[in-house]
Amino acid sequence: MPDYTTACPRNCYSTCSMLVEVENGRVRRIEPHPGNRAAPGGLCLKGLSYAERIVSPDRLLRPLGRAPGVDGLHPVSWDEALERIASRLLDLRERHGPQSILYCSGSGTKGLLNAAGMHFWRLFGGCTTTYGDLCWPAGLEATRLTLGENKHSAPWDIVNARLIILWGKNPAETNIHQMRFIDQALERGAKLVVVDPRRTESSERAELLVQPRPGSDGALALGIAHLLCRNDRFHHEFVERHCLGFPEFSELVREYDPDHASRLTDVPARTIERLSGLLADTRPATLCAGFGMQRYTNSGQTMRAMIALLAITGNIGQPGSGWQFANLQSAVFDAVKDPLAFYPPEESDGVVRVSISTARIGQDMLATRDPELKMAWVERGNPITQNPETPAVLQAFRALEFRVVVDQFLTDTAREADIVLPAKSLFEQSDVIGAYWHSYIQLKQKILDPPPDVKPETEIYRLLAMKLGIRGEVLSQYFPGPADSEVEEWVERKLAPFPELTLARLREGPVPAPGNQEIAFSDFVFPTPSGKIELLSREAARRWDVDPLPRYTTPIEFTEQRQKKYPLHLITPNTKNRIHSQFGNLRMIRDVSEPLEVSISPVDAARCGIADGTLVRVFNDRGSLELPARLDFSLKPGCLSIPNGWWISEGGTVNFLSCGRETDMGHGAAFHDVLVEVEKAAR
Ligand SMILES: Nc1nc2c(c(=O)[nH]1)N[C@H]1C(S)=C(S)[C@@H](COP(=O)(O)OP(=O)(O)OC[C@H]3O[C@@H](n4cnc5c(=O)[nH]c(N)nc54)[C@H](O)[C@@H]3O)O[C@H]1N2
Ligand SMILES: Nc1nc2c(c(=O)[nH]1)N[C@H]1C(S)=C(S)[C@@H](COP(=O)(O)OP(=O)(O)OC[C@H]3O[C@@H](n4cnc5c(=O)[nH]c(N)nc54)[C@H](O)[C@@H]3O)O[C@H]1N2
Ligand SMILES: [Mo]
Repeated sequence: MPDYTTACPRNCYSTCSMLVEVENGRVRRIEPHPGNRAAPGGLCLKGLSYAERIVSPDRLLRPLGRAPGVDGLHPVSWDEALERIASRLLDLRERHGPQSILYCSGSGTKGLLNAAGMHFWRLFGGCTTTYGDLCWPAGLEATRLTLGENKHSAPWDIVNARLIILWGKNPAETNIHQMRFIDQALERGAKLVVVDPRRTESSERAELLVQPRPGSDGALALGIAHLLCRNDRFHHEFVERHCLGFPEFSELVREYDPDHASRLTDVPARTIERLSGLLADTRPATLCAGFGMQRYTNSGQTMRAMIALLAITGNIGQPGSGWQFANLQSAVFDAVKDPLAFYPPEESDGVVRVSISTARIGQDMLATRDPELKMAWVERGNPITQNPETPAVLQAFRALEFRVVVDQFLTDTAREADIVLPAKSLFEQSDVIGAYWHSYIQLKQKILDPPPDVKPETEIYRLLAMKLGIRGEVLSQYFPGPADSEVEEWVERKLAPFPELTLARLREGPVPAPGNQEIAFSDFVFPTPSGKIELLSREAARRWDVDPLPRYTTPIEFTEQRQKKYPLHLITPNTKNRIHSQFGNLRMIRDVSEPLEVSISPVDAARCGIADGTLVRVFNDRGSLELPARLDFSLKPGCLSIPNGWWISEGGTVNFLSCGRETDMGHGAAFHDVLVEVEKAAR
């Protein structure tokens, strides 16, 4: 029985390599590929559920469309679907210009071919698109400004750490393979500290769990730095040689004495002292920064303050040490490492208008003029569920004349569409993918033909372009034909600049990215303007209008006045058995997953007269959500936690409550900058 090597293209740290056995056109078995040293041990349940996902009864297997006067979406032929889209495109281009069409893509799958969509819109004559990103740009930009580049040491290097700090990261759910390396480090005597308002599974073996007030992590980091400086426990030689702005930074942290930092963070002063003592005494230290504290309006500055802790203790460039946020060493093909990758609006080139903030997509769509938006094309994304401020996003989509959604399932966003086009699954087209935790480049190899009426996006674009009269080389350059050999030729052209990356080698398994550094910054080259680690960044000030030092500011929504009305912080973490809004519809996942609930501390539950299991209404002035309450004795009082990713059609998305607001740098989305109140539901 032939085993195929392929890889999982989800937006997830682990980016597992898989061996898949196929029998009579069906997936029989999915196993981990041992060549992936970061994730050798096994796939997660989501990976195993692909066997179900690709044949799920919910999967979209033919185009759907709306007919005038008839309710709902109904099957239409490809020819009719493409004909209707083409005539809309021509009509809108003629009447309002191509920029009346919004092209909106999400992070549902990775791949080089998957990124080909924008070429279609250029060939069409332009469009409007979004800038920024829902996921990580505040942290990426903070790291780039401070260290010069987004990279970190190989995942397995953490076993060399003596101190591991998981800060706003919950790998037991979001990066399960990292827990194996953390366990190995702990067995070798390392200490684990977790910083999270929740007591997560990742903190089970922690020496210390620090539970700051949400969004106050910047003040916590500056409080720790205060003690390191005051007690002369910083690394003089490292600071002297490699850091820019230490005198100014040490002046800044003078005001964050333990009592002041404690008032800002609600962390006891003695805990701040203990954490600072651990950092001073235990070397080498690795700090794994997750995304929790990266979803506020102060996140970029917060992340800069956190990196500073490693810089002033000399924990960069050696085995077992370092800042682990995003390891983009495998991003050799694309522009994500580029400082302008998130397209600030001034980068619009006249053809493609880049004017809509992903974080504010609803408000921006409604406000767009000259021309107004009339149509949207959504692919690989589920913005109605996943972008901030769902009420505004829904209103904006409903205000359009025409909507096209390309997806595998009838998501909340697809339900709003006029035409839904069925997307291929991961096994149905070859592509090349990178990762952001390890640095393997992988071939996501095709192992099955798509179902008869399903087409890869490149093929959808190719056929649509032909309907619009676009032909010839200009088309085949971007969109390979449907034959496997045409796709492979396209992939080989992309690989050509890298002799290490041949198709034959990638077929065998994962290959480390060319130029990969196992211990990041071991050459102490920091590609910042000064060539040093910038504790003081003039570029930060110039580009983002923030203090050049990582000064702490309170998240925008957390004003005293607003807290009187909405006293609770809402955090919306990820969960083990979903990737954002994906997988929740599968039986394999449903069978083992908990229902949607809001976790609440007994202190807040008592104030509101809520018991375990009470149906409650969580609300603010943007929206509300009804769901059962779960009393959580380990959650920090003053916080509510509801996982993100649930669909409106499953009981409601948390983004009814969030606000379309950007982070202080990088044009990210401040999902956690949200206050709410809770009460017993009326019914
Ligand atoms: N409140 C709150 N909201 C959040 C977050 C949070 O923490 N809190 N996290 C944010 C973050 S970090 C992220 S990354 C985003 C993720 O949000 P999105 O970028 O929207 O990603 P997903 O929900 O993973 O997937 C989107 C869609 O892609 C589809 N898809 C999968 N594969 C393919 C394919 O090959 N082709 C096509 N056309 N479609 C495909 C899936 O079926 C799914 O419907 O959510 C953000 N939203
Ligand atoms: N199973 C699974 N794995 C995933 C994903 C998924 O959806 N499911 N998504 C992938 C993607 S796209 C992403 S972005 C990553 C995210 O990976 P993680 O960063 O690990 O996940 P999050 O749940 O966003 O946040 C981590 C923790 O931050 C805490 N937190 C919230 N607010 C604060 C705060 O103010 N301060 C501190 N210190 N902590 C806070 C939350 O309680 C949570 O436990 O995971 C990736 N992996
Ligand atoms: Mo993300």
